[in-house]
Amino acid sequence: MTDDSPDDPEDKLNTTRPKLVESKERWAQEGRLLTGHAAPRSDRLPPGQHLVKDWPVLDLGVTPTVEPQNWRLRVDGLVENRLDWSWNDFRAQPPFRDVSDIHCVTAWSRYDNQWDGVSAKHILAVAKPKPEAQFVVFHSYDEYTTNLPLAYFDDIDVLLAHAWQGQPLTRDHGGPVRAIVPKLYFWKSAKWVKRIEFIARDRAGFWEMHGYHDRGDPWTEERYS
Ligand SMILES: Nc1nc2c(c(=O)[nH]1)N[C@H]1C(S)=C(S)[C@@H](COP(=O)(O)O)O[C@H]1N2
Ligand SMILES: [Mo]
Repeated sequence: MTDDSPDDPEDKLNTTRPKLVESKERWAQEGRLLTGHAAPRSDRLPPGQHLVKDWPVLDLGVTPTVEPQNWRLRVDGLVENRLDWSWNDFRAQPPFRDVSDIHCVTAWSRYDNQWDGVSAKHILAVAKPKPEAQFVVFHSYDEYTTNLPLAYFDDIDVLLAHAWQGQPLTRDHGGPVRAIVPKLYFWKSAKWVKRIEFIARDRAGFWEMHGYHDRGDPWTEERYS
């Protein structure tokens, strides 16, 4: 990250919206928004969150244009079967629909989002992670990355989504395809996903390197590291 060559992708993310990254790092240092108490999992709204009806756009300001015909998904790392899917391959997988809530670390939550896509359970069944695989890293077309424990990817409400409320996912919200991980803060739900990497030892993604929690469970307020 000390490399300031203009084609270092990580550097591009850091410098496109430096103020955003700085202020979110400051939030992490100051522990902003922390209520200091966990909520029972039966509470639908996690502590410190408020409900919104619209759907804010939040990213690092690099909005890649990926047409479905140019989009590919690679699944690699510690798997028995590497995958390299085109859009048609992706759409030929068993369809999965789920309704879930969004909880963003900047304190907004949005209920009842209907997602269509391909379930994480199906991707796991096809790619077959090796026993050593313990973590998953999403890599995106804007060079964003985010990490999560395999156990959080391997859940019935996790998917790669291509539609929201029955409409194709817009480019702003990560179209053509984004990850959805409802039980973790929304920064774990990578937009414009291009690769799912299975690894043995944990490796921090973009926000996880900038003061944000490695796991990010909203009910125990794992906002910052
Ligand atoms: N590829 C990529 N995915 C990303 C981000 C990003 O900058 N790039 N931002 C994350 C953050 S911090 C949030 S809150 C959500 C926002 O998704 P939305 O813009 O659809 O609300 O996307 C997450 N996924
Ligand atoms: Mo976020």
